[in-house]
Amino acid sequence: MYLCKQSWRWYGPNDPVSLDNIRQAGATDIVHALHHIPNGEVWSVEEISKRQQIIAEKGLVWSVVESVPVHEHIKTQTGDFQKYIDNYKLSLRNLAECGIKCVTYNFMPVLDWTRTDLAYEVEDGSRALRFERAAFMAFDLYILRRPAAEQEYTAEEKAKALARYEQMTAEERERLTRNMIAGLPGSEESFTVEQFQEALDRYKDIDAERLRENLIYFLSEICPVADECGVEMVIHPDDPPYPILGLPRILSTAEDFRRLIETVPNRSNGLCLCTGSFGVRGDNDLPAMMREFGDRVGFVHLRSTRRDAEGNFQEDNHLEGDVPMYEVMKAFLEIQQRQGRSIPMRPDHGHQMCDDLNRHSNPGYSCYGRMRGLAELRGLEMGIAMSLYGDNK
Ligand code: CS2
Ligand code: MN
Repeated sequence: MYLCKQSWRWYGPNDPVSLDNIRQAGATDIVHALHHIPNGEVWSVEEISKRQQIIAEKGLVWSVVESVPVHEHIKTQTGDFQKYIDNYKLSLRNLAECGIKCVTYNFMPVLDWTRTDLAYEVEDGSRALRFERAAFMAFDLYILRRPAAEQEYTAEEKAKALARYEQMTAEERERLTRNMIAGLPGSEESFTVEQFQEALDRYKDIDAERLRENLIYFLSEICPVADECGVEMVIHPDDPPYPILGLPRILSTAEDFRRLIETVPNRSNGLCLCTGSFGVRGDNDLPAMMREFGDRVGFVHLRSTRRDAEGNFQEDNHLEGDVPMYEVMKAFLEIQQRQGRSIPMRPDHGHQMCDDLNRHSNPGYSCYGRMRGLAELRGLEMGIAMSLYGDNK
């Protein structure tokens, strides 16, 4: 039968979590990107295969790219965007030539995922990523002072944000700013507050419809090449899955992806089903999405979030929180049997726990926390496979 490919994101030779660690965690496949190549430039066969070799020497396989970043000029269709699209095509061809055929990307303007707190202490003493709405609004209204923000919040929200802002020390304000805009691993950009406002301003005239058109244009250019060389382009959903800071969002719901595949039906137009990102919305039915988009799901991120009535959410242990992981895993196993292949899955983020707390790790990408996640997910998968299919081989 087909069981998921257990994969793990590795940031490269400087990642505090080594390839040996990853192997010991039991993963077989690596999710990786050439972070040293500037956004927009071509990934050459030489650079790709150098990395491939380092990974192979440890008995692991680089099977998924996360991400070949999409240049801001492509998202806004300004400047040299056509050149960047042509470069992107070439990178895909080069990856395919090296045998790497699954490419993740996102189409979120300016920022990749956004959190206000990267080390929120939970009851057991481990630390999690968290999005606190009041702190977020405090940043938007009183640190960034985004001109349009005043009109976007209610009086009650503004009062709450002000109270939160006033309660913060200078150091806390600085940390919040850093968490919001200083660049996360995997996102290529890093800003000062002024530069950040300039980056937001580039979207002044771009609403969701316009951004969607730009994504469709990008895919209509890229997908024929990807089809031809057998690469799956799997889009990662928005995180959080709703508009923030006045920026449009176009991949937050099942309907968003449905529209995308109706418009660009190419085989290579696929989905990276990230349960943690989609799961922040109560109206995203994750097992149903897994079933509906099954044939397009080329990569899966498994993690859970816990949301509350005030719009806060935090990342939870992989089998807890709002994501119905048992149902998701069951649906995931079913689509793999249906597709007749094993699909890569990775534990997407983990808490900082045990020795993670004594050393530096990239936010979300701790060693023990993800190891716990992968171990739990692997056990869940085995249990479901044995009880449903009487087999786990
Ligand atoms: C990650 C994203 O945190 C996450 O959910 O999976 O940062 C992801 O790597 C990018 O959005 C993909 O382009
Ligand atoms: Mn994800």
